[in-house]
Amino acid sequence: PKVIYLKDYQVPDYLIDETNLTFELYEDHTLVHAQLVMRRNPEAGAGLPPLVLDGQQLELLSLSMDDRELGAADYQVDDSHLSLQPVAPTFTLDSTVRIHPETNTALEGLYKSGKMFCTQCEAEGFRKITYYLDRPDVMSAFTTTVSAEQHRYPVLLSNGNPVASGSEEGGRHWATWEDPFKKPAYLFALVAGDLWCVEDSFTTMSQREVALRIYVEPENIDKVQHAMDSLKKSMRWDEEVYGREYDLDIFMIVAVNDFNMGAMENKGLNIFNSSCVLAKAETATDAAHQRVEAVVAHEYFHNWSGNRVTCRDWFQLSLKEGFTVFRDAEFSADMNSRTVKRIEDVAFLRTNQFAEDAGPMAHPVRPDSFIEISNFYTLTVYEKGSEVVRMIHTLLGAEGFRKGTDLYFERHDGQAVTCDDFVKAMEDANGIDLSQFKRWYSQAGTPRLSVEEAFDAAAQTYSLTFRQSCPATPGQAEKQPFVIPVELGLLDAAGRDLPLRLAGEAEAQGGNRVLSVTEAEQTFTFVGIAEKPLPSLLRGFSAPVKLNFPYSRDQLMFLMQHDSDGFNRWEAGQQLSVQVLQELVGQYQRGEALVLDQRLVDAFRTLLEDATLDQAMVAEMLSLPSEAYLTEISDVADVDAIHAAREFARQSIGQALFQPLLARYQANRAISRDTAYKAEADHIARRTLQNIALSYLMQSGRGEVLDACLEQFDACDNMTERLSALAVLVNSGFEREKADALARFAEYFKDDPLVMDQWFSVQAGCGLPGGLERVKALMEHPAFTLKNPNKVRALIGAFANQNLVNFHRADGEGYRFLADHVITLNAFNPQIASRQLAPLTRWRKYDAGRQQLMKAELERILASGELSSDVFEVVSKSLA
Ligand code: B3K
Ligand code: ZN
Repeated sequence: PKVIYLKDYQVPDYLIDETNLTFELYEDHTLVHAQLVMRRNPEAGAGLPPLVLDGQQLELLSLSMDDRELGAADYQVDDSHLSLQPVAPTFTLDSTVRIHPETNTALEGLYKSGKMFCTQCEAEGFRKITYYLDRPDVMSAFTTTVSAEQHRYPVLLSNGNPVASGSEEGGRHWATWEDPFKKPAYLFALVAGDLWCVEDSFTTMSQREVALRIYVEPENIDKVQHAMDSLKKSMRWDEEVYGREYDLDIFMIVAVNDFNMGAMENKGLNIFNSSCVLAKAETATDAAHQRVEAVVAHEYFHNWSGNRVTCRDWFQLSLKEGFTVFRDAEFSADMNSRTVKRIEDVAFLRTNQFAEDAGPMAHPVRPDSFIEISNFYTLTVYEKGSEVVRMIHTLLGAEGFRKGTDLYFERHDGQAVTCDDFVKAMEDANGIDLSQFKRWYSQAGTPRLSVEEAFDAAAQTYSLTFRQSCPATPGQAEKQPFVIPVELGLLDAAGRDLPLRLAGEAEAQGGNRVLSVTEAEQTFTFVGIAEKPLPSLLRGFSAPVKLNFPYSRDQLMFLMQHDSDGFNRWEAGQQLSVQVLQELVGQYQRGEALVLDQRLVDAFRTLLEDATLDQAMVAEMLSLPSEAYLTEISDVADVDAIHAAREFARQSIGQALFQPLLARYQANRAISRDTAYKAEADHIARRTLQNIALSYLMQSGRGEVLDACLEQFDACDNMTERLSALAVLVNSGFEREKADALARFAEYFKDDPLVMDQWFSVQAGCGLPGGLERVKALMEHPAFTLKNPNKVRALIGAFANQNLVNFHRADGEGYRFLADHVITLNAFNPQIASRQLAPLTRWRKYDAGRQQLMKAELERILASGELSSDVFEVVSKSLA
């Protein structure tokens, strides 16, 4: 396998001004006719170099240049390219190839999901459709004609606007679509199937009518309204917040069941994993509703950040992904609770992206090399990339940031550009220098920021000294200092923010401000501070770093109650929980009796008894850090000790706070019982708190809680309450009730694959002993298939990522199970195989015995035969 380097980038030798495609879809093959209007790229120099087109798994049937039929002597074909020698600087190339979507199990290129044809071209899937310059800096105007049997495929879709359609002989029909906006091939899409659609419309800010259509298989037509509402909100929000208007006459979304990731932003024709578009109260949880809203928004926002302005090469992926994740996060924050959204995102980043940054696949937000680009659709490129854009937003302020994005879109509309171009637009629009800041794009790893305080009562000064460092990552031993925006406040004894005045400033500038830490070590001195304050640091998680300040537990409890920053109130609670849980881990390891620090119970009691607090915040603050997060912050994670400590804490809290938990539960359940389901913030907050209370209460094992749980399971009108009740039962010792609930649930929902995914996940995540055996048994269930990525994620993925105590069982059987399935998946869906591998790559986190076992499984995968480039890259880098 070949390594591709950013430093080797060269502009394309040829350009494709027009791409005219005709697809003839049949049951046992598809014919693709491509007419490419090409010319020599004036920026690439003189002369006429050979034309090298990408193409894989294509059967070439005919090829001609400017109407001259080419013979075998005129071109060379190997398994990934077609090369030929142009004789003039402009020419038209016509090709016909035969492909086999009906046997395409990799779900990349043109393939079948159930009875429908669909495509996935990003990053390099278009080369499995026709010979092409399959790179994002080659942008072309596409016209696409699709022809298929009318009866099986009444709906024929592609990018852009529909321009013509008609019938053919033999029960076939055709439709032609024209996309006036030049685009790279990765944004191409085609869909053919027996689909129904929900139609709506949107009037843009310049009063243009846009038709909106969401296409689904007929049985799902009642699950589309939430996505449609989310789409209209997204379109309005992008006009209001970024001044971005939609540009075609029609915007379409299609839901497909077999999809390797969440969704794809093809121009005018987004294709979605059905899990990210279908939602109704009875079948989708609150979390699923919020995910639909976020993914619909994300893909829609790509129309500008990704499509109108695209990436020059795949090293620049975060240009569109980091930016678009930032955009969708801000949208969700505006639609729901801003603080809760931030808490969720930070918890996810710190648990998962920080783990990636600490592992063998660590890479910068803009990687400088890869073997398989599909492996770089990572948490680092997406989530950390979004944090980098957020930091620019923090440093420039909302107005300065908007000036920057206006300039970026104006300057680069219709172009394929780089992360440097994005930063340059921010600099030029604001007259600032971000050259040091750009290290966030080039240096991998999570920076450490430790803070020391010094109070001088006589001088009335308070100093904070920041020291930053960043651990070595593969290929990067030494790191230069980052620009770290630290938003902070200083609390007085009553918990109020003190006015902040730095030495040298004429007057105080508010009680909350952003300091830029730019040196390895740097001290900031505040003046006019009469009493020693308590610092609230990194408010809103203003930079993706690991902060270290030696807070006492009492100080954390004070911050939990008083910090004016909601995020930091939650963060103080998390840090308190971490300290308490780590103490329990130590007790467990020393074989001592476990004793929970009463202060955590007291803090939780205060939260439960304060009726004025936002219920969503209470629910977040009552949630203990996950086992995965506790693993990430350990040097060597003791899986069993972490599990035992956390379970013990949950039990103790459930017992100690039984009454206030029950009161909250009953009050909220009573409202849920009398209120029709809505996926709105206040409803979601009520249910979240209700369900977390229920899960603590069930720790008591009392019969009255079982009764409450069964009442909720049977009598609720929505999946959020039903699935929570089921999860609580599954994790309980009530064997008979558990088996009964699981059976009834599966019987009722057996025909709804997305609900069955949830049924699999709840069981795969259950930390009770025997987890692996349960998962193996579930793989035999008729609703399970390895061919469907959602099923793989629901069962195998949930087990390996969320059921740490069972996955990491000491005999290594969990690792063997995962490796077996990676080997199987490698043969037919390399992208899914490679994704599922991630937990095994984290072997450095565990004790010597587990390290051995995990590495042995990686070795076994490496030796298992013909590996895809996807799996090869991850396995070989993990063992390096
Ligand atoms: N751009 C797609 C991801 C494509 C992944 C290809 N392996 C979805 C998104 O980020 O919006
Ligand atoms: Zn995206």
